[in-house]
Amino acid sequence: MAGIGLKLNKLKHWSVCFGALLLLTSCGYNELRYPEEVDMSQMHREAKDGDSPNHTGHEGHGTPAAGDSAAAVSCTELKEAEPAAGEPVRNFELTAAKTVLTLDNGKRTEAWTFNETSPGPELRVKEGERVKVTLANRDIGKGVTIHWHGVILPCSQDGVAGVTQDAVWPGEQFTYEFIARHPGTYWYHSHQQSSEQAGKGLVGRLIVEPKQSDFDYDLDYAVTLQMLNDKLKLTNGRTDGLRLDAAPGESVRLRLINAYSEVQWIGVAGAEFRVISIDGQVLNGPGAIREQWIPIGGGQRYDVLFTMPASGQVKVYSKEHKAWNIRLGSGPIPEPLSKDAPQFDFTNYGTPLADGITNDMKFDRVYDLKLGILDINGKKFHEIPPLLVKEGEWIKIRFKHTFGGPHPMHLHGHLFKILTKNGKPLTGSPIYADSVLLFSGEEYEVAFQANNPGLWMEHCHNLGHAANGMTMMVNYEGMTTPFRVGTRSGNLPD
Ligand SMILES: [Cu+2]
Repeated sequence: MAGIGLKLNKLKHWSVCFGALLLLTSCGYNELRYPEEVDMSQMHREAKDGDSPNHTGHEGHGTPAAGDSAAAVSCTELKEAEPAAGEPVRNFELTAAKTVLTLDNGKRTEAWTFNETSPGPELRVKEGERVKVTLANRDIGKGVTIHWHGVILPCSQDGVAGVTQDAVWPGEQFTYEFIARHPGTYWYHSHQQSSEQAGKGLVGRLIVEPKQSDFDYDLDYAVTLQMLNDKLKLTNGRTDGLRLDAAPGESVRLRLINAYSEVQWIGVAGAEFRVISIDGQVLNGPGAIREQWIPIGGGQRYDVLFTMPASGQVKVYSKEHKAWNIRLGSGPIPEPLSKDAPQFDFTNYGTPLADGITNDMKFDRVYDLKLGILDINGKKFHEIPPLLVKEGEWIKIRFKHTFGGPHPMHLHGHLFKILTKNGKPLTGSPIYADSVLLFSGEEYEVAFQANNPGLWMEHCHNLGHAANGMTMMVNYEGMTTPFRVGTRSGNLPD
């Protein structure tokens, strides 16, 4: 018996040591994660002398780095021009607050909300409209911001705490203003402690309706798929899925927004469908398909178009989590997809359309980003050298996912074109997107033109990964910011 006692004691001893080790590691880790103060426009200073990611085709090192130039420009100066006389403005107010939500199943849950709902109100505007949103923070002690995910806007309106603004503290407000130039399906979320705040409910939809649609449809619905408080799978805020009206013969544009961090595999049962848009950007010549699972990465949007069948019902749902479902119309529930149905593949879907952006064109800079489990090129967050760019340049990024879970890599302020997957050029419609989803072992090359000066985040939109360091910057040379990330300012963007 003494022997067992000894073993137990040893075990206890080891658990204590192991616990202490974990604590130490995590403390040290947090310190590394959020230092006291970082200037996100100046990170290259610590990272100079051969420590930058590979880049070729440019004199690079010889040029002034972000912030070095005498003609330095602050990101805060980059705003929309004043509205023309009489130009209409779409005004919205969003108040972030702690709320106790009463769910459709009668249960109550604490959440952080915009206007006391989660997701927040759906903002619908028309292409070209000027949008003004006043964010007020009632009582979110950690501060909030709003990032307009996927929207191409001036840097000062991007809503990244410590980069483009200070977090908005309780009792304060901040007004965002931008022109909704690109029609499409977008969303908004706090970019202050994004992982925690989006998870607690600070998310919402932004739909920019086209002046003239490339596609015809009778009905236009947008749906947020969200995980609230790590456990509630909500479909537009409902716990048991969403029901939408649609009559046989009517055509439906269904905009799907994955506001959760994990990939959602979505099926359309009961009708053939077209994927008409990815990340808000329309596809060229999308053909009708059926029986395919669409992998939607964290933060990504897919719009599908289908015609309601005579039988009356279409069901759009998650393969793995039945709570995420949308039932349109009435009638018998359609036959589900086979679990083994193929994956939707955008690399050969739709019709090519020459735009002059190809893999073999000349790029001014080429960057390699190797994605680990929770790192980029073996580094984390502010330790990752930013990708420096200059206005007008063409940039290629080669993402390589070597090991670990899926990474939906999201770039702020730009649309990139996806050039290749695993070395092979795409053969279907051009795909322009603000994110690319990589599974382990995959490689993608994307291209964009540096046509929106500023300081822009490039990060994994599995927000847990971002919070653990999979966040870096794309910085325009000469750009500065008066804001600081870190424990001193309290700006912790994730
Ligand atoms: Cu990731």
